[in-house]
Amino acid sequence: AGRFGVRMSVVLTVAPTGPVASKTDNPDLPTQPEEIATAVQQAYEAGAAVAHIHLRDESDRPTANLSIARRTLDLIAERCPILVQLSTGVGLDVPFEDRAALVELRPRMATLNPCTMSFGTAEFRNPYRQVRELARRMLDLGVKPELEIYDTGHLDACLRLRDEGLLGDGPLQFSLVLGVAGGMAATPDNLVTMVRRLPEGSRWQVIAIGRANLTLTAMGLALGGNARAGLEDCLYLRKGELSPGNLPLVERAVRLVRDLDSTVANVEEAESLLALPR
Ligand code: KMH
Ligand code: ZN
Repeated sequence: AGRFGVRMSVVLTVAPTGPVASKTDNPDLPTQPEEIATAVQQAYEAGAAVAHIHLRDESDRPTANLSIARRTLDLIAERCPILVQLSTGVGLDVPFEDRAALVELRPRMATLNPCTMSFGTAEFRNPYRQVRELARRMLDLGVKPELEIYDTGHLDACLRLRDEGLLGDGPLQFSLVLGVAGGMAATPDNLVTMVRRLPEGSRWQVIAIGRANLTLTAMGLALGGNARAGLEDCLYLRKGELSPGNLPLVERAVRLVRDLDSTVANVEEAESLLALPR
């Protein structure tokens, strides 16, 4: 699967803020709408075509609050034409119904997490019945799902959704998430196994959490995948060195792409490579 041996541009996604880390972990983590919009604009200018967005409330807790989401999307749109992908993962304590409501804002893309799982010491609840309803709603609204695969069986759950006609006609877009405690370990073997199992023509990227982030991102690029960079997945540039914001991580990913003799996709190319509706 993928585009190994075929020279296509790489879609680079910035993931500036996740559901777990705080400013105590990295003081440059953007959490408020203005901060997120600034980080996204800088990433866009450096080469990112997609922004994967989590929101925080005034106390920096993960939230699915629609007015915070709307404000963040508006600020991003004022600053750059990057493709916005809202996370419907949101945060581990946020009810599924609230998370799902975010797609009513009609971002170009949103994540779809197919299965309930342990996530560190907590639980990430994604009951299949609700996942299926969310997939149907995204299809109706023209919001392209990014399918988050944290473990081998999650791919099978997504293929069930596809077979039920809930994922649309175009190529599927996957994140192969490696290194969440409760999912697949961040190993080259696991990555290769999952890439081999993807349906022909799939688009995919690696999300490697923590220390393996850089090497598995490079491996994903070498295998023909897209890439994601940002503080959601890794707070450090290298061991012991916190990344001063998202930009150095994005710039490093752009350098990796270019050093591998590829190019980063602009927004128009990314729309077509990811087969976004509209
Ligand atoms: N936080 C990552 C482990 C989502 O936000 O829906 C996966 C992720 C999925 O980014
Ligand atoms: Zn996320």
